[in-house]
Amino acid sequence: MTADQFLAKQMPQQQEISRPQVMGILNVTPDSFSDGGKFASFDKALAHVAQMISDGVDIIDIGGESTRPGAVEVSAADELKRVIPLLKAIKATFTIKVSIDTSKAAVMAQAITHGADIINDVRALQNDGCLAVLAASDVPVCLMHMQGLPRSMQKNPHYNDVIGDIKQFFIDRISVCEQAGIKRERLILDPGFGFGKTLEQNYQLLAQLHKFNDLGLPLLSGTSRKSMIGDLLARNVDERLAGSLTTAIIAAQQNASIIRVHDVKETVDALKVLAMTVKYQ
Ligand code: 7PJ
Repeated sequence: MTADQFLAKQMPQQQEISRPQVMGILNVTPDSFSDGGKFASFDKALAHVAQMISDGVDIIDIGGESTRPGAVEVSAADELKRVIPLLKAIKATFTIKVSIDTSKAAVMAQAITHGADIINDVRALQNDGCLAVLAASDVPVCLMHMQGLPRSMQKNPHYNDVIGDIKQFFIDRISVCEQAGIKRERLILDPGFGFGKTLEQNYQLLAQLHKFNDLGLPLLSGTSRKSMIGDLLARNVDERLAGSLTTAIIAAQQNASIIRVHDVKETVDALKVLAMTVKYQ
């Protein structure tokens, strides 16, 4: 399936006004970035999914590996145990698109077998075996840019030209994907806010997100509750809603196709208000 088909609305009658799709974050790691493991248990995770669906979410993003700055890596076995039963339960219980946030080929393969609608890889399919797994499937994939690795990426980010360097990374990864048999039309691009970027670099990327539109692929923006908001405003993770909504609007105004968030209800409201004005531009 192409990314555009994936992004086409399933329920047009409920979606008269065009807006980016909202991807709701479902963290199943004990140390996930901003919900402190609140949704670590299975039943709580399913309840959280039900709530996000009633709040208007378009895609549920399940992440079994913490990629927060400083996080240590988890084994494929642990990640599979966290993610696959939940994916199966969500698919058996709800009608909703599910994205799997993983960088491991084994997790990608199992996830695709069990109905994942999209693979979301913060390492852009650079780990062993990932290209082959995706080439053998039909699901769209999000390629995210990261400089360095989570353990150390925030220590000393460096770019010659942050937009140009990331754009070149995308061009290279698109070409590698195509050579591996993954059609360009299946790709979604994400500059990776907070993944090896200073505060200034994160805001430059946000301000100039539109500069990636000439690659002709859908863009995903994930800034929700991140340090770029907390550090700028001196706010704890539970005080970053206003900042997060503002970044969602700024990304949406530059044609982002997917906004990845914790606060689904508020983001859907904000995007609907924006969409109502876009209609008259
Ligand atoms: C992102 C992600 C992001 C994509 C995380 C967090 C850290 N996947 N997974 N983009 N961030 N595509 O949510 O704070 O920005 S985990």
